[in-house]
Amino acid sequence: MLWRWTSILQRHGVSTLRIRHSVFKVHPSVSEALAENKPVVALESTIITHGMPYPHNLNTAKEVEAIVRAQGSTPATVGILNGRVHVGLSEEDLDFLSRGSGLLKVSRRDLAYAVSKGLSGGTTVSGTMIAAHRVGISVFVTGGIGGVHRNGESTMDISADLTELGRTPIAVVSAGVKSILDIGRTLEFLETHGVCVATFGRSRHFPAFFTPHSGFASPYNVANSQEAAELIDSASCLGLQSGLLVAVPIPKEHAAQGQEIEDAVQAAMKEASMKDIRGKDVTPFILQRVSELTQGRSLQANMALILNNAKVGSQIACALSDLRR
Ligand code: PSU
Ligand code: MN
Repeated sequence: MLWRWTSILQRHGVSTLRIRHSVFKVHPSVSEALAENKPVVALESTIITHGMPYPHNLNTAKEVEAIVRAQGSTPATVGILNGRVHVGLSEEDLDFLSRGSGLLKVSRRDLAYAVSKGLSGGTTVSGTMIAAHRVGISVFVTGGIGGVHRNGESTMDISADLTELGRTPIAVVSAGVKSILDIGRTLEFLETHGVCVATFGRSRHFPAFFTPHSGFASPYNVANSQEAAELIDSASCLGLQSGLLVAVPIPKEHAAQGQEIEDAVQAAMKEASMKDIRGKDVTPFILQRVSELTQGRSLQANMALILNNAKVGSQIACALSDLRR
């Protein structure tokens, strides 16, 4: 039988080599959990390669995975190593990505190029969503997602994270959207692309990462992980094929630092525009400058937020797995 398929494929110009050698490499812990319908949480890696300096990036990545495990789910950090999309990374893989220089920042646009050239890099929210959905993961945790940049109405700098949320059915748990972005337009764009946005808990506000209030109302709420799981399951039953955004407000004990960080964000944005930083370099530049201007305090808050999101996301994945049993 195999020879027949092989010859049909070859006649149509499809290389059988490519089919045998999958570009996806799923870690055994992840494939076992998925096979048994156990909860799995996907994690991105641009935060490791472009979002934080070494060794904070490595420590955070390990702590996030530990929290996901402690709350009952299997972590699946996604990254590209030598042209293969890894879903679930070993300690050595994590170490490589966190120390590596010259690594790519991989969104949907960059995936095929990275694979074809055998390159390595961190996957953004959009790149991670694609890989995670491909292997059957329903919940994905990150810090903050990309959005419509300020002046995006003229620069058209709109993160591919938003269009990905419109086309890939996976729930993204984040602390909302950073105020380096135009939050109002980001929410409008998500609405246009059919992305259901819900704040986790009882607040009516959409959170702005370092602060619990962005000045914009959240379209919906999910009171707890059970309600979040019901929302995800309903989207799946409807066959919507679009994503969901669960926005977790910053915990009270960290929110005090919010205003100082906001001021640094404003200063960093001015610098970015003066230095004519563009495209995929904008977000990493601003994150690094804000960290310098706040003497590392934004980095501390950033780490605390991701850990909190990881806890919530893992609980949601557990509730979803119970619901589907
Ligand atoms: N926002 C953050 N930290 C990050 C990112 C965004 O607060 O590390 C990263 C995420 O990986 C996100 C990506 O998917 O930046 C968005 O980049 P861009 O704006 O170029 O689409
Ligand atoms: Mn951009």
